[in-house]
Amino acid sequence: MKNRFLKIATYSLAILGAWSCKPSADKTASSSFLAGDAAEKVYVKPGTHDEFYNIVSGGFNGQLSVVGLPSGRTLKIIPVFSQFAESGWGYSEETKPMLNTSHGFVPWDDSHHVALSTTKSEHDGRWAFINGNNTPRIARVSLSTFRTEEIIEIPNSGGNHSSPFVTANTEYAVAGTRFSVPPDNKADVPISSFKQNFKGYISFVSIDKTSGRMGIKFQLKTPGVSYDLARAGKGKSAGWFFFSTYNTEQANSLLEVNASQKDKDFILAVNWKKAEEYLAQGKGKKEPAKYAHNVYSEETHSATSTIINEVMTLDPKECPDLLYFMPCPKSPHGCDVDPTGQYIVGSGKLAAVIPVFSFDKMLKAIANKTYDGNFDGIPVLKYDAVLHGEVKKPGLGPLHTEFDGRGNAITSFFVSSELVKWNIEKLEVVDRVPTFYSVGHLSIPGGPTAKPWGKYVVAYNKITKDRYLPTGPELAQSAQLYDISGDKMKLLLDFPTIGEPHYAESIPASLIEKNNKKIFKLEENKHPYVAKGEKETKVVRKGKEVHVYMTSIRSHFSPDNIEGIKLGDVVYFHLTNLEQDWDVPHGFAVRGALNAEILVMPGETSTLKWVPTKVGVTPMYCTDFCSALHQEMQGYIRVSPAGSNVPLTWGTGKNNPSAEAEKNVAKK
Ligand code: RUQ
Ligand code: CUA
Repeated sequence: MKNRFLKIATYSLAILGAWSCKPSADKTASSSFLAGDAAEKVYVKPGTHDEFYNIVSGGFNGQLSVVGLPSGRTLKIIPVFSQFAESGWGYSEETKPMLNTSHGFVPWDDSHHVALSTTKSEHDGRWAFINGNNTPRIARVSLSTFRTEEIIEIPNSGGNHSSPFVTANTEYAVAGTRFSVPPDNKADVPISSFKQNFKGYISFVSIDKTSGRMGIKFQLKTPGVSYDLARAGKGKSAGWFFFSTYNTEQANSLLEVNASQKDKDFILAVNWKKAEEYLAQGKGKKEPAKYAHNVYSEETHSATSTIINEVMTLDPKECPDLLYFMPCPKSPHGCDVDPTGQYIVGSGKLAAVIPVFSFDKMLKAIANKTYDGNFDGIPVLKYDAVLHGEVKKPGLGPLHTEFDGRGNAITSFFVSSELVKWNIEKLEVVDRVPTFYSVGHLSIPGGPTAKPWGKYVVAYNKITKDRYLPTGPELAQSAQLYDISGDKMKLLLDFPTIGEPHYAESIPASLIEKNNKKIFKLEENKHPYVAKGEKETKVVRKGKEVHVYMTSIRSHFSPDNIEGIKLGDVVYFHLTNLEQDWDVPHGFAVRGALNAEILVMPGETSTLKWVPTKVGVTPMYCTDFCSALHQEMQGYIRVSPAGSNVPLTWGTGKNNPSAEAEKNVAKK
């Protein structure tokens, strides 16, 4: 990303003449605010809580982080597409199916865009959605457990970038492909046949109102261009979706030059309500496809993965009045809709202006067929007919725009490293502040919704350079918090981030806190290997498989002595945490296990698979400092040679149920 934009920077400079790439002077908090004033604004007194949850994408770490605002304190890392040894995500038997795909187990992805669920385009605090770019997927994360509950793979896609933006009532999350690709079931074609064979698939993933359950409702088979970003309409435009495109040149090589030829690309307007009508009329066609749908159940504390073999497709050629292109200068990145739903802002990375489109004018141009020809059969609306106006000389390298709810937009400028505030109606720049350095996304609490909470904007910067103590060749990406409550934006705070944040959303803590899950109720635990008390603990052999029904409670495991394991066995430790108290997880680790630890929440059951590799006595222990006697929370497993006749026994000293052991040795 850095390189790509630096090249664009050079290129744009040549076109646009003398702009300065970096802010000329380091105007830190002290010059815009007295340092003490700024400190006071971000000071969250010990023992008190932040005002906002900031849910931040981790980019190439495949995770989300949860940060408090205004303090900038990291509260949690939520593993999504990447294995996370700290909690055992993707290592425990229960969570491995979450990372299954049509390619098999994929333990990583590149996560860019967070979308918080909305009702009537306002935050409702239920879920966060996040995209996997590389192996196209959308994940749904519960904002009550802060865990990933569902992941759906997107077929016929490559680079799931314009994703997962949601419609006003979270009816759908969309997934536009960044790389056009030939359909998965007819994919063995020459790369040079791009124009004939490659398509830009856009998927509409439906979301169940109550359970949040996702499913691909339909895919639109559109011309082979690159879909970059998207936003749903709101209010009067709520039935529409808007996508930015680049590479309308349809190049398949050296895109930095070949996809920068035309002076306008497009914003695609999709009438998704109309698409639903076509589906109801039976215009959809089921096409072969293969994708995984993974669901985690908090009842069984386990995930299942299902492979689905077809997908509903709509061909715009057979569905008129569904899609329209609006010309947009030049290689637009962000495509953002203002709180009223009237204005659509395109941020052309290589453009000298910010074009703002009017939804009313778009409808009028469609009604009057004010076309400028068509692109692969899709009408292109006349630029002047749909334009509300242009913001002149805004800055260099515009990427993304958010809204403050007071009639202003704030746009991030990668190349000129600044945030620029402008008035939406008047299209006039009203303020600008430098960022340190090269800002990508920006985020205002509620900024993409119909009801921005305003107050702050966070800049997510790609290059940190001299902002922190040096840490070798790589520096953490940085975030900067600005106060936007007055006329002038004021820098308050710098803080390092986890991974490489792209987009983030912030939501008032009050909307999340009240739904917070503190424990899982033991009596509701439906895990097939649960032990709901120490009396239910046992060790069961099934051939070479050994299942340990195990419990943890401050400060011991039951059983904590196991004998009769043999080389060649596969041992499953099913650990139920009997605690029913908030914030008392127990961890579990086994020496030499080719696996991570597992971290088991109160009332939950989680399974560590262990294939012993050596004869001997192997220690195991709790990894989370859970009590004053945490160091005592340990035990031993004896592993004997294959074919040994050491009987299977287990226990915790005086109530050692070894005598019962023989009964449990399954007959072979
Ligand atoms: S993108 S800045 Cu996905 Cu703009 Cu990252
Ligand atoms: Cu349980 Cu430490």
